[in-house]
Amino acid sequence: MGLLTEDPVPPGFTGTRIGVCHLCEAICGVELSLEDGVVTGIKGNDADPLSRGYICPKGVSLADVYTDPDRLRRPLRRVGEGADATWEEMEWDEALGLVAERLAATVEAHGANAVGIYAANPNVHSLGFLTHGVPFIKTLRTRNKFSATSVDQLPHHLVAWQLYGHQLLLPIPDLDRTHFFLVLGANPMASNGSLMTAPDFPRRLRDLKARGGRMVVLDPRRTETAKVATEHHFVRPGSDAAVLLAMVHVLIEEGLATPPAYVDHLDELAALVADFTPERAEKASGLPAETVRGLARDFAAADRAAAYGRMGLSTQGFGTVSQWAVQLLNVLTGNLDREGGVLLPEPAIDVVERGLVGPGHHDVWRSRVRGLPEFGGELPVAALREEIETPGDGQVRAMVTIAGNPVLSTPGGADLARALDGLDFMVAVDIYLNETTRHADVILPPTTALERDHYDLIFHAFAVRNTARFTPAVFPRPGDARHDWEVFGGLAERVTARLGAGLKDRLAVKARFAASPATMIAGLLKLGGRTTMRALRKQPEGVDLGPLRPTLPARLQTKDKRIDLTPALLVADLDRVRAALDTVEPAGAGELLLIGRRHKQDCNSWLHNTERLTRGKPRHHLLMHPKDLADRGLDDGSVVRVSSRVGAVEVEVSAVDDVMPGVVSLPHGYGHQVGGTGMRHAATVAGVSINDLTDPERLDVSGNAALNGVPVTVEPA
Ligand SMILES: Nc1nc2c(c(=O)[nH]1)N[C@H]1C(S)=C(S)[C@@H](COP(=O)(O)OP(=O)(O)OC[C@H]3O[C@@H](n4cnc5c(=O)[nH]c(N)nc54)[C@H](O)[C@@H]3O)O[C@H]1N2
Ligand SMILES: Nc1nc2c(c(=O)[nH]1)N[C@H]1C(S)=C(S)[C@@H](COP(=O)(O)OP(=O)(O)OC[C@H]3O[C@@H](n4cnc5c(=O)[nH]c(N)nc54)[C@H](O)[C@@H]3O)O[C@H]1N2
Ligand code: SF4
Ligand SMILES: [Mo]
Repeated sequence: MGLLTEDPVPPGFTGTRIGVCHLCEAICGVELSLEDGVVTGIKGNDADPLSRGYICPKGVSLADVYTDPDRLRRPLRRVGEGADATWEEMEWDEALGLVAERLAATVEAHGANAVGIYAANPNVHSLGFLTHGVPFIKTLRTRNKFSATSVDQLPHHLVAWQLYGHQLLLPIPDLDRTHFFLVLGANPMASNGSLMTAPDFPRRLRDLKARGGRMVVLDPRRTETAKVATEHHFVRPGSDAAVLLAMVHVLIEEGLATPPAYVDHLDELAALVADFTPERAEKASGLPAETVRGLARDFAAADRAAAYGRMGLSTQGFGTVSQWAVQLLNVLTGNLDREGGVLLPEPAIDVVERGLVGPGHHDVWRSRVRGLPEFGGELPVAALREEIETPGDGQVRAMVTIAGNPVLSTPGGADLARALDGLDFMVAVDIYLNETTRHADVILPPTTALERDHYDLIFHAFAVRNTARFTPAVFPRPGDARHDWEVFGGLAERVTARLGAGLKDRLAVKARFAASPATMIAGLLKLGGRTTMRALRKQPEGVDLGPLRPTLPARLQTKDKRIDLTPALLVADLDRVRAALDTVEPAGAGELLLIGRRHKQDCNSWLHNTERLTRGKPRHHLLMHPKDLADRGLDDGSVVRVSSRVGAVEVEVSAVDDVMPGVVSLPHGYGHQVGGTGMRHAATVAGVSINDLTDPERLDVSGNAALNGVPVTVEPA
């Protein structure tokens, strides 16, 4: 049987189907082979104009989640507390009714802010969340909104808003045409790229090198990416701001700055970076001053260069200043909006152009306990625990988590787990019983990736090439299952009705949630005018809309269509950088700086229940330089005790000279605790949670958690 492009496969289907993997930002097109209704093979789709046949080990395991017997398929209600808790299945209508009742009762008794939300990573990969989950959250009208953004890319948004006028105007490296790719704190060989949708990064890098290009990586670990780069330099965790500002200093001092005509305040910038010398950068980072100078000169001399920084740059003490400085390097060298530099993609549905996402706002309100400013309507998730545990007006008493595992993914996770137990009510929209959802009263499990339609509203806008693709669901939705968008619609209708909304408002809510995501995408494509749903249905492998093109200053969202190089909000943080430069962490003798890491086969905390991705050499070890082990009389392979201000874990240590002396590394997303009815295989995967060590008090100025560069001590267990 040939390729079907429309309907979900019928029972017992044998043949091939085009699908998409949206486990990560690379959004690879895949081809699934089915025999008798069962997926027997998954490979990359050669015809896909973006991913061009690429697929990683996780893509191959895409169907494992679909078939996983531990995956939840019906709503669950918790009966009993803690270790004695058991779980009972519920009917959907009963479950939605119960959740709406408890949320509405909380709002009635304590006000809208008593409901807290944590919406996390897989949501940006779910069309139904974006079309229906976001408006559902809006109907709750709470200011206690949290997400994984503040343990991830928050500084990117803050800087984009300040420089370009909109939080989503993120210039993307033109990877396929650049000659000099400067990478700080990113490991695309493992992560497959982030805020740079670049499937098949390995081949794109080979091509870059083949055309004589250079990739320079700055990272405290000699990562998989560093190993295939033309050059790698160690930098001390948290010191990048000093290096980047020194590069800006060199550009200006040596007359190498050639910014476009639409920028302001170059003179002010020159004054601000005057004292950020390469010598000072060397002291903070360990990178020799001459190397800093050389990098700045070479970056300016390259006719197509792109500077790029990701997790290691955002989730540290100076994430915002570092991301600002990355933009400054690109702008000052004329590489913003230049082919081979960094450009704004032109997605077929442009959520900025359409006004579907606001430009951003900052400090319109603050978190109740610590007074941390919101950004774009969200508070830093590092403040969630205290908002639950601190009594008073506005205390969070009920939580809604949506596709998130904050117990493993946010700083001080162990303490957060305890706080969740103190809630009046918690609901988790999630497909697994795990470290977080076990604290819920009700779990609502929607359908999974292969059962739902997909159009990528987010990652086409961050991709190294303009393409569009609509992928219909491969498998039909079982009769007793619900899509996430149906869950959000069902909850929104019930909550508004229960809170006594009038008929008119209730009808408005009903109308708002009635259309399916696919219908909404069809309408948005028509408005965009770049392609149509009809064209995408005809070409399920995706439509090529061409390479990135210069579009500035027209697309700037600033009032005057100009770029202010020195926004006050960013400038205000420079003194903190100056102070830190002269007192490089760690302060205490014998302390080491803890950083995170990702592996090809992991997907944050939630793909450990598949045997396919967890076999082989254990990946959870603490990595430590042999010299640091020797200094402490520790043996390679032994169990060590790692302690930080907030907690301690015991874990095996591996001696590797791939980490800088003075630095240790643990992956995140490990430390599974739920066996029994939970993720049975994951519970056998060894390892500890790095976020039992990370500190909710260590924040960037944006409120982003400084997950990297955490001072720890390591001793025999
Ligand atoms: N296989 C896999 N792929 C993934 C994920 C996954 O869990 N597994 N997660 C996805 C998600 S949610 C995201 S956000 C992306 C992240 O994508 P990336 O940012 O590319 O991935 P990381 O591995 O977090 O890379 C961060 C790097 O920063 C380095 N680093 C740490 N501290 C510092 C510092 O102070 N300075 C500098 N210069 N470097 C530092 C670390 O050593 C690490 O190499 O990956 C996505 N892709
Ligand atoms: N120390 C340290 N901490 C980190 C990081 C780090 O590098 N170091 N990385 C940070 C980053 S970049 C991120 S993005 C966060 C991720 O943080 P989170 O998003 O909180 O964590 P995940 O592990 O992605 O958990 C995803 C949850 O969604 C559920 N899920 C999976 N698919 C679906 C679905 O289709 N629908 C629904 N409803 N649920 C689903 C899973 O069962 C799981 O409970 O972690 C952050 N935490
Ligand atoms: S790189 Fe792997 S996980 Fe990411 S989208 Fe492609 S196949 Fe899926
Ligand atoms: Mo992330």
